[in-house]
Amino acid sequence: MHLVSVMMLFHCFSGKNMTIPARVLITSALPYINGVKHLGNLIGSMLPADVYARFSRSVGRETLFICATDEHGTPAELAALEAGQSVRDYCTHWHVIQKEHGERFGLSWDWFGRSSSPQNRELTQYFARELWKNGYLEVRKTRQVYSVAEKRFLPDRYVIGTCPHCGYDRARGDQCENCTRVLDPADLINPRSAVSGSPEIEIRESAHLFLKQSEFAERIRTWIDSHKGDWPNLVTSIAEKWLDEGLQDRGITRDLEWGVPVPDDIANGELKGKVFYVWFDAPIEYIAATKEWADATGKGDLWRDWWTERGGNDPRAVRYVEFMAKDNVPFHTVGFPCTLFGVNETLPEGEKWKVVDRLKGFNWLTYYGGKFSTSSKRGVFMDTALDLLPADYWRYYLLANAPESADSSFTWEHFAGTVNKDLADVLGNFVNRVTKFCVSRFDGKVPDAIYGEEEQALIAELDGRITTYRGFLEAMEFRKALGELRAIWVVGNEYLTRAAPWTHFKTDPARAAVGVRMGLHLVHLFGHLAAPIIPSYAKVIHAAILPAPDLIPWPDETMAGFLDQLKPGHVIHPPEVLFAKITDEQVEEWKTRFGGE
Ligand code: B3M
Ligand code: ZN
Repeated sequence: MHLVSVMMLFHCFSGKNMTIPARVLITSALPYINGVKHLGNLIGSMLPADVYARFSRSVGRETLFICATDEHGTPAELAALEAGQSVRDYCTHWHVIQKEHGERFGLSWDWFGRSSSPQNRELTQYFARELWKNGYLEVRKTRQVYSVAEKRFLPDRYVIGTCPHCGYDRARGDQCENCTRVLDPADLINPRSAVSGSPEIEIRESAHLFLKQSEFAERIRTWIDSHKGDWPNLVTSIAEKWLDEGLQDRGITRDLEWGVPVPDDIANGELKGKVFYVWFDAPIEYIAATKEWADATGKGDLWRDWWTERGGNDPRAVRYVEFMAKDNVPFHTVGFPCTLFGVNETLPEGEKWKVVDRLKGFNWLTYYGGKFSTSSKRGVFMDTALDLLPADYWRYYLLANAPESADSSFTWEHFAGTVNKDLADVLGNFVNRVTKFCVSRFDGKVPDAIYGEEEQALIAELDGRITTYRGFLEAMEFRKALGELRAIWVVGNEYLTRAAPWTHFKTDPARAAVGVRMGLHLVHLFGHLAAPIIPSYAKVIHAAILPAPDLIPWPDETMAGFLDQLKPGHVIHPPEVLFAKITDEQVEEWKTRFGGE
């Protein structure tokens, strides 16, 4: 092996609280299968995960970025019924569409799998068997709502009736939307099926597997405590709330047809015909999708390497990072870890399953302060967004306003303002202005010039700012990272205004050459720095100066070197106007079309 790559392998990057291994595994919460995802879904997990994956690759870490569609559960069954398709066909249809939307948004998944895959069936059954062997599963009799007309059990929320507390006549069996009281379906007055409206429903007894989460309370608390400080407060406080309320044992099977079947060798076949609860198999799909990836790409058993807990000094050690919206946090800080801890108990060191190292959670993106709604088509969805504007416009806006410390609100006015100011005026204008001027006055060639004090000061400032920007990306503080990136663009603009090559050109061409030389190098730099955020435009910007590699690396060298590397006489290629401004008329039109205020 080449010496440099050996060094890369053992090289560790130091972060705030831990050493970061040179291998990074990234998962984004799995989008549920039923339909097109909206911008809130995108910024709540998939997009920030992509930025972190792109950043990790750019700094030379071996990176695996995994996602999949979450396909089991009642909502998929019912949506398929409504669409007149088999649930399998329905899921295949939407999996293809969601994959295509993600790719068009530049989501650089190494694999986009399916929770209905054979790999997930096998692994889900394996985890359940191990939990059963280790004594963490128990069969309990439960009382479930059964619809005689539909010949099926109904999950609580698919039973509706009159709320005994407030009289609301469309209260769901799990909770009344009107008075927010938590309900049991048996509490409802005049209960009926929300699916067919049939009142022919009865309570039947049904046996289910329960995961004894209560036995993990202490282990989970110690583990969460150990991450206070390096996980967002949002995440640890949600986990603590669940712990403080007392961990409940949880039913992990359902009376449905669509799902991973409970194997006969658990509980002597008593649960024959039942399937695992969607939230039991969905997180296991993170692992199974990694196996899907390995199977599809001939990597054999290598998938296990990504999922095996190892000491920090082991070159195979992995840093595992999860991205998700806040409503998914309990399942990832309690549910899934209980599964892993319970199975790990009887596994030797070096074979234990990896638990998450960093968990990044998000608040909600709202649409004019209210909910994005798939059912009432309120807000902007991934397909329609791309019909309006290129992906990078959305990526930039969403990341700059990521709902990190609080919810954030999408409005067309705010979106247009951000795009017009940051992308068109600050970044686009800079690139277009410098490169065009170089063509008109310097024959499209990088001029020779020696930097003076002004340039040295700029170089020093940029060294500092790039370190700060990198630190924010490393810490997954996306809003702050984008604020710093924008500040870097502004510093470039201010420099150019001071250098004013257009003014000096007639009287002092040598002085103008200094400004143009630095300006062209800054364009190149912006191509590198923007690559994780707006990957397509970053390539175009980079290509104005030098052919863009597929993977644009992080500019690791000092700015004194980076900003003086182009040979005098090197020919540049100015791009067309990069970012078109959004007009007031467009804002009005889109508000009417998508519902605003
Ligand atoms: N499918 C997200 C949701 O639909 C859920 C995430 C699963 S992650 C394992 O709310
Ligand atoms: Zn470059």
